[in-house]
Amino acid sequence: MTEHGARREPSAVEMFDLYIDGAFRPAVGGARFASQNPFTGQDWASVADGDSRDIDLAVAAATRALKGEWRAQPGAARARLMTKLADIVERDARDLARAEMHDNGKVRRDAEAQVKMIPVWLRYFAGLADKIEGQALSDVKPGYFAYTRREPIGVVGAILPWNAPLLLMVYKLAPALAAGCTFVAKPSEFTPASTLAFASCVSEAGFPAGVFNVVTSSSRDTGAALAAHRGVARVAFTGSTRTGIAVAKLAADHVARVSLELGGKSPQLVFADCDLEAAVNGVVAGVFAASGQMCHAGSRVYVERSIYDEFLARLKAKVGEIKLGDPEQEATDMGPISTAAQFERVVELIEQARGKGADVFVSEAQVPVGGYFISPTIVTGINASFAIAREEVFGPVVIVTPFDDEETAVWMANNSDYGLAAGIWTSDIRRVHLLAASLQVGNIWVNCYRVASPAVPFGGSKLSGVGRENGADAMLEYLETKSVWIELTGNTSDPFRMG
Ligand code: TXE
Repeated sequence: MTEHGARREPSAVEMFDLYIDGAFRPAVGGARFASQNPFTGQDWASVADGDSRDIDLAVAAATRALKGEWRAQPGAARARLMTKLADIVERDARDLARAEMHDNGKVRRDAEAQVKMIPVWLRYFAGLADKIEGQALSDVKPGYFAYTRREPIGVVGAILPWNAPLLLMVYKLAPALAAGCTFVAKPSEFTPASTLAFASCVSEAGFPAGVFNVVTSSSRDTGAALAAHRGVARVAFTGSTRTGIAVAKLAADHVARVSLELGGKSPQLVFADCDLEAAVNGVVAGVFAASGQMCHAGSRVYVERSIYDEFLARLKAKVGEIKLGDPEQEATDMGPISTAAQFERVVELIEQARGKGADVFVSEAQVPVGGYFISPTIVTGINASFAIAREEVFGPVVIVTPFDDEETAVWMANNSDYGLAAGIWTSDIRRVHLLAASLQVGNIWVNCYRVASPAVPFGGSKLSGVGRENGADAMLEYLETKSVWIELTGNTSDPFRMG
């Protein structure tokens, strides 16, 4: 094993083991499974295939760590470890991005940009680790003083998706570490290796054993075992709405706290007074980046009728310039779809819409042979009864529909079970504020899309989720408030005076 926990075999398939209690180790059952590179279709990594027994070990290690050296460290010491981890991730960004690229087909530019965001998140939350404050409640009741302490909630179980595995884990890990929690990560079965590569960075940073653990698995039951584990105090989930609901039910059975960052069908509203070029670029970035495999993909575009034809023509021209290809090449804009199942789902939704009479524009850009490639696709001539207009496609597909007035645009935007994000393209400041108040979503971007910062809360309403990640308040989600009462008079002889 190299210092990064992975070793090369003659076949060039890289080997990754679970990371539990500060050490890399095989799964209890000894099984392994493969991570397939969606560009080459080849297995590139062999990964330990954990199950509920490994989850038990990881949660036990995380529980021990909560009580040991980690618990005794002040916030400033946790912050030092977090900033050291940030430095190591920065140093190893290319290797981590490579693992992410091979796991899920993300293009180099995207993978590297996302990995470079991780140190920003770690440093932001490190800055909060020594600012955990309770309250002194001096005027609560005559003869008493009370105060509150904020304590780490306990072991966090993170169930993670395949579309941005490392960054979406760090959305949870950074506030959890700042709060003093310990962590068990269960990556997606489709992208197991990058999280284990990240574990090498954690190991090198010198976190006490058991603070951070990774259990990879080919079985969805392993995620369920983590959500159901009574030793887990908080379950942090990113993935589909259907699985999120199942996870929340498992967590509810042992009253664990839950945050769910789920799917979306986010609208982008393009008004006639916008900067048209910026809007076209923003729509392209919002739905074709990462081959559309983003929870906040701006996949429903509503355009004011007076500019509809021009917008569509410009969008088609821009989409035609998107280069599909090898994710490792700098020039590639769009890589393959990450998994075979996802590829089939996207194709099915497009074909279903075509069958119902939709106009389907497909970019003529050359599609590489092999790999799960889907050309950027624009669907028009549909209404909200089409599945492609209602369901999360999670692929490079945008639907474009005209609207006649602001009220209709808002109605169309809100006519969705989801409520994750929205984009507004306009130069009218009055309209910006009115729409920001009317749109039933958790995040709004005005004349931009997809911007993220650790300082700005992110999360959804309706079927898009529960809770917020990022923002200073995100750390509160990993802290529990304890109230302490102190009797001040010394007059406790009458048992019925108390209370
Ligand atoms: O997600 P799942 P999948 C959406 C997107 C995509 C669809 C399906 O629309 O097409 O979800 O993707 C673990 N108990 N998003 O099947 O099932 C699983 O092992 C506990 C949106 O990959 O939600 C993985 O680690 N855990 C999204 C994680 O849950 C379970 C990102 C997510 O898997 C489990 C990804 C169970 N019963 C997909 N079943 C976003 N919000 O960005 C599975 N898992």
